[in-house]
Amino acid sequence: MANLNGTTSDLRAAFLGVYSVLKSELLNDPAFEWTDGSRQWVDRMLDYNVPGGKLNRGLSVIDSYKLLKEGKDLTEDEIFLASALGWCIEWLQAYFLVLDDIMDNSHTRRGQPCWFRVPKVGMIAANDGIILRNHIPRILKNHFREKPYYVDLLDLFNEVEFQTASGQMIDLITTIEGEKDLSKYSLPLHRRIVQYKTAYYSFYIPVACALLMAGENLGNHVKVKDTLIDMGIYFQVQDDYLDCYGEPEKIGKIGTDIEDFKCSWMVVKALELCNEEQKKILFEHYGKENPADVAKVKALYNEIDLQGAFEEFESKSYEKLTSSIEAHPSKAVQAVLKSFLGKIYKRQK
Ligand code: GPP
Ligand code: MG
Ligand code: MG
Ligand code: MG
Repeated sequence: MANLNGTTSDLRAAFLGVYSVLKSELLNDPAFEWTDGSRQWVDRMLDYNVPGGKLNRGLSVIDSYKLLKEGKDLTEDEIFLASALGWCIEWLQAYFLVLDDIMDNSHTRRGQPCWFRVPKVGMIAANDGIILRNHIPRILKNHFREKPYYVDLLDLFNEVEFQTASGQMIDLITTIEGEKDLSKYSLPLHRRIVQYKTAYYSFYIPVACALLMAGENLGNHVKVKDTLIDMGIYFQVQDDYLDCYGEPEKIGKIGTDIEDFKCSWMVVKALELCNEEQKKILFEHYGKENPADVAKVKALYNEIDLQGAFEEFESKSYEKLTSSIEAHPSKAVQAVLKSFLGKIYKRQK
């Protein structure tokens, strides 16, 4: 039976089973002389950081592959391989989140303290991020070395990592202490940041993995990529909205964008809607740690009905994405894209 996300419960169970197989291979990697202590550390670090999210990115690889095969039943081998690629994306996400939480000085993630805040972890988390990143090519080598698309997979993960790190760089350098100036924030800058820091690794890579497994050449699917990037931008605008208005119990994290002086969609849109007096308030209180300053910014967001502006953005994006999906010639590709959009439209977590 398909659940709300479109993944059958059987496929979900198979996907979860593959995590244990991959973890056990990594914990017995012959390239390292393991001790009990080191094996226990990696075991706990993986369980804490890899499987606890929504798993949307990982499950999307199997869903997309199945749709590309036009609903034909997948073989056990195909399910295993699509799941392994899905887990590589979850590993990539874990690597990014462990480091992003240090950089953003965040508190919680997926309903628990950020990994670097766990007692005795601290900055060991930075090296754990490097370990997580290095697990990906090891998983790929173990299971895809003989495949004709092996080189393309390695190249895909490398390209997407570079794009994400570059997006993260512009996300961070706009907030440099002593250079905080809201007048440099604009929708085009926001779009550049979120396209690179989020869209490639959250939306493009799962479909690209499924396409490679199905024997496709990624160069023939540029239009699919463009639609996925637009979806990723919409997804990060939702993330920016939820940072301020989401319920921490649902989203599993406490927002820090106002304190961090982030070029969030919220502040960019606020700058557009504010009169001169309101702008002064924003310039004075945005990007400060003090809860009283944060409260001033949030009160202003309420005053200008930023929630209403977001809802308008949300329905307009849905319409635009739907018509861009319907312009794709292949019904199978349309189904992949529609399933993605269905998963995120009006999400609350
Ligand atoms: C999301 O930004 C972007 C990432 C998690 C990519 C990080 C990239 C690195 C190279 C470390 P965010 O800070 O808004 O996410 P969240 O709200 O989940 O903290
Ligand atoms: Mg963050
Ligand atoms: Mg961040
Ligand atoms: Mg965020």
